[in-house]
Amino acid sequence: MKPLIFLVFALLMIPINHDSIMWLDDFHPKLEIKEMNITGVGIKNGEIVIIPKNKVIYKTPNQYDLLIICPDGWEKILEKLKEHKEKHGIKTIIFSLKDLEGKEGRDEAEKIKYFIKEAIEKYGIKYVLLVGSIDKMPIRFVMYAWRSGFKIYKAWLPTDLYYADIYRYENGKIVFSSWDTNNNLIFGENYEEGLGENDIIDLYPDVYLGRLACENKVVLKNVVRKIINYENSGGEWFKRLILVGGDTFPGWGVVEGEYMNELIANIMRDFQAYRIWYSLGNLNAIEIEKALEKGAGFLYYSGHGFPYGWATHPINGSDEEWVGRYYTPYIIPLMNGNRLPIVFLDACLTAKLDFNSSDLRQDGINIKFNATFPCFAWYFVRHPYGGAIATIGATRVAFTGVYKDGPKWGAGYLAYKFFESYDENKLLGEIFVEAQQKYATKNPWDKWTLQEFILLGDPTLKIGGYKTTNFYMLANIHFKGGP
Ligand SMILES: [Ca+2]
Ligand SMILES: [Ca+2]
Repeated sequence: MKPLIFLVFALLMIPINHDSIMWLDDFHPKLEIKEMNITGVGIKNGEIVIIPKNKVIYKTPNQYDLLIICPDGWEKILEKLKEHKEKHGIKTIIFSLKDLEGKEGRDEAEKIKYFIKEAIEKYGIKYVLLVGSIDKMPIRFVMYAWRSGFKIYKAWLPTDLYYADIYRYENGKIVFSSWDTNNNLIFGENYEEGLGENDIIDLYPDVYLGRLACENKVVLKNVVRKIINYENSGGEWFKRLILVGGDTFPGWGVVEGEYMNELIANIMRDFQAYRIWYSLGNLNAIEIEKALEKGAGFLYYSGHGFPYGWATHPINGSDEEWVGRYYTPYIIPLMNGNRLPIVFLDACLTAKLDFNSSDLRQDGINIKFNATFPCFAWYFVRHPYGGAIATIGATRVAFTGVYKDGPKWGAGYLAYKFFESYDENKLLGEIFVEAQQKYATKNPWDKWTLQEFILLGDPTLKIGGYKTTNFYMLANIHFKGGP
């Protein structure tokens, strides 16, 4: 064999060295990065299509746009939101959980999912707003099982993607995506090879969905008022972008937080970026507070997260050293009024809707009583005097694959796709779904990231408000038809 041919042959023999996944925590399932080809069913430009062919399956009727489902007795408060939405052409229909009694479905969550399917087919709804904390409006828990040594570990992950993924593709047919294809009442089963039979999941959302995780009617009143005021106001503050980050994994060659922040600043060129970074020496809670107080259209945080806040590491520092700590109690004094950002939390656990005493005990806080608490991502939205208008965060630990040539998977990649999908003419839920679709097409092996990241906010939110747009439209009409 000639040396050159031998060299080529030898190179071909080298096994492909797959990158390993960098988790942001110790307890996590085993995930294998593998090439997959999937055909799914999802929503694009408001129509249900076969993905990736984008073939329209059927034209839905166009009676309503937004479906709101809430606990019994909360409808009256939501009537105000409906009235406001309809002023802007979003035809809204409200149902309470009582209306779902006797409907198809083996448990309450499945009833809700079938009800959404019925509303798509009967009314042509495209947006779904679920109202209520998870004890009032159930969430779906999916299961991951893997082996480590002789032990089998199981993790339960709460996800609202279950309610958005209504259809899937099977042998040329569009079928209901039950997330329990082996019919054993355990949903979204995902086993490491050899441990069990997986449920088939489509992953592509078929509606634009968000949740307002309100614990009671008072909280709902506040949040509805925030949405209406936000959409009615707008202002110069909107064109600001707050970026917060440090070195998520010290010693890995890339300063993940600051690097990801800069990528987003480059995508969002119309926005004035305000960087709060370890390398700039301003990564502290007071600086974050001041930036939020001033107002911004978006805040993007990239680093570590907890059910009660975020914190990251100094550049080339140690994993034990924490900087830029920002916790739930710091949101309480915020008085940023209508100057409300959409917050993307590229981190673990900030949207852990089942945050409770045992999480605090695990972190060394010896709480004697059992209680549940609002998680960090939701607290931003529920805060009555400011905070955020919507947040996207993870219900469980997250991982991230950020390299010198950009993000490839995990939380960082989803965040990147979210900001890449931003367009002032799209509503918030549409941008989130576009990011989810891009993610599912690129990394179909990774259900974890897609399931754990949820939208806490109104999917029909007009980003930046209606007033700005109307003002420009009026100016335009005036210019064209003026004397
Ligand atoms: Ca199952
Ligand atoms: Ca689907």
